[in-house]
Amino acid sequence: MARANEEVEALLQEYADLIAITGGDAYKARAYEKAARAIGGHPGDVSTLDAKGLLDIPNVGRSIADKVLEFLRTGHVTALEETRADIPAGVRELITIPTLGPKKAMTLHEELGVASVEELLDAIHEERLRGLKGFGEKTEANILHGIALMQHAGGGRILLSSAMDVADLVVAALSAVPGCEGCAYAGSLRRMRETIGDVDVLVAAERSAPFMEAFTALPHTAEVIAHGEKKTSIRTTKGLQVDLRVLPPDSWGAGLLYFTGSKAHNIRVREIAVRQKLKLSEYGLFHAKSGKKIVSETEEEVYARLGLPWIAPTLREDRGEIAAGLRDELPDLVEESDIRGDLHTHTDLTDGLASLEDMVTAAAARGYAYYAVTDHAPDLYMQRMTDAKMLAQRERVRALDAKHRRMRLLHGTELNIGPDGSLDWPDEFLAGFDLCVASVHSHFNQSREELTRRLVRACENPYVGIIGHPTTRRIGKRPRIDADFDAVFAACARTGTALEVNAHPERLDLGDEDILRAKRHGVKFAVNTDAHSVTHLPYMRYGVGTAQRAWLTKDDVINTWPLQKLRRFLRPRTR
Ligand code: DGT
Ligand code: CA
Ligand code: CA
Ligand code: ZN
Repeated sequence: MARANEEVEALLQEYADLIAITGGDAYKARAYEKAARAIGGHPGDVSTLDAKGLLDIPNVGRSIADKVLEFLRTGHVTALEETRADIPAGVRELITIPTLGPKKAMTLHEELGVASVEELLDAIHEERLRGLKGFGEKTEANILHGIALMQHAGGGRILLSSAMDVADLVVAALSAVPGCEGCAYAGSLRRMRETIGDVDVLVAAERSAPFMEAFTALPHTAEVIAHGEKKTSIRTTKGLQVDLRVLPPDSWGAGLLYFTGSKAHNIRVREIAVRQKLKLSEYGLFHAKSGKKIVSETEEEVYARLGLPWIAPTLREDRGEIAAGLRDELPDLVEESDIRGDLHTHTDLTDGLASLEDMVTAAAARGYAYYAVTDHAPDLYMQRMTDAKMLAQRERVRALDAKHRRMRLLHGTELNIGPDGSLDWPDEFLAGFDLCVASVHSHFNQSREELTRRLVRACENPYVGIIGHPTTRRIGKRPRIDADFDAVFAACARTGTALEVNAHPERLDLGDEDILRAKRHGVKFAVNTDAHSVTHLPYMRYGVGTAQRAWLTKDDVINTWPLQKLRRFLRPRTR
């Protein structure tokens, strides 16, 4: 995403929160929130737009456009700064606690004088929230959990996509420096972990100085933490640490292997080296006794000399990949290029930001063979879906389908799994869709039994093909629901219902460990972006990375299959 879009999105969202916290017009707060999302999801760089261009973005009106222009011109928004000044910094901090909305933050401030996270913790422990209207014991537990999540995030780990954006920029900039013989990111990012501690970038070059200079001079560098010949570390304006290491070109393979990790994987690989009387370091593979170098130029060579095939970075977590490699039984992992279509996407008919036509055009540009439009169903009230709207969309989808030669369009919906496991529409209406995704969007705090029964009932509906974002977690923001997922996975296997691997970097749901467990039950998966704008379609890479971390192959992933086979899988059965 363009950096300006992201900054404007954050500013407008903050303004919306501040309006809410000061008891301002709720309608106005919502308008700013909508505009924030629209700009965040806008495919072009907003810093290149004039007033007219801004007004063309949905949900951006005159006064919002003026504020955006002011920000782009001056770097600040007067109205926002005035509102900020009205509110103690600690109270502003309160609204950043996930699970605590602006309204509750304001109550805490007004009723109890709470003006910081610290004071809020004290108030909870002194049971002072107990007397407040709207604050039950459950709310307390949620707030505590939210603070833990926030402090965990503050403990330094950031979303995979945020780290990837920075790494892509750094790699592009350093690759352009004369003398660069190789440049790549390594570490947890190359392994596609769901959160990233710091970004590790490697360069192969004879001389390191020009790269270290270029690195510290990058526009998003806020602070140089350490500046050395072999390694330089910076912190970006957003607080993310990036380490750059420059390696001699002939030790590229050994260095890439070492700095990709994981540490646990490296230890296993070194054990094999030691057994063969060899020594492995970031500089190469050596004879232990003579110290003579054997190989170091590529990862393949290093692995091969140890009797191993090349192991994909996403597998390098010491989850049995070494043993499988020694037996030559590594899985043939699913790749992004294997994905033939996206099966969970939205348009502006509900809460998506782009029109059906724009989403479909962007999907076709990705070379998909099929693409499903799955807007929200009526039980998510704020989306105001009706039967008539859905049927009218179907007509548009069918017409568009006829216009595309290479890509088939499926008309689907994302159903809401109600508190009792029921769905938005009766079976007769569901039968009209090519595909139904069913997801939990409310009542996250039911008992474990209720949540389990609810998900199992959804699987048992013959028209439900995929369970969307099954745990409903939002990384760093919302915990997973407490269901017996082994029971849910078993139900999916029994009913032939696929589980989603939601590729949105804030969800990655299911995550790798759940996928591994589900696969043991014999479940199939669908890797989907849940795109709400054209800029979300490329999130597919994060979903595929997560699937790889769980050892999935093409056979496991229904949206790598040819359309006919997919349709057979989705066909309603008597389950
Ligand atoms: P992160 O940054 O917490 O998300 O995780 P990583 O895996 O990127 O960890 P990081 O940045 O500390 O180190 C990058 C890689 O370098 C790590 O995956 C393995 C390697 N490495 C770093 N320190 C050591 C070490 O003391 N021993 C071994 N065997 N490998 C190390
Ligand atoms: Ca790292
Ligand atoms: Ca590091
Ligand atoms: Zn959803």
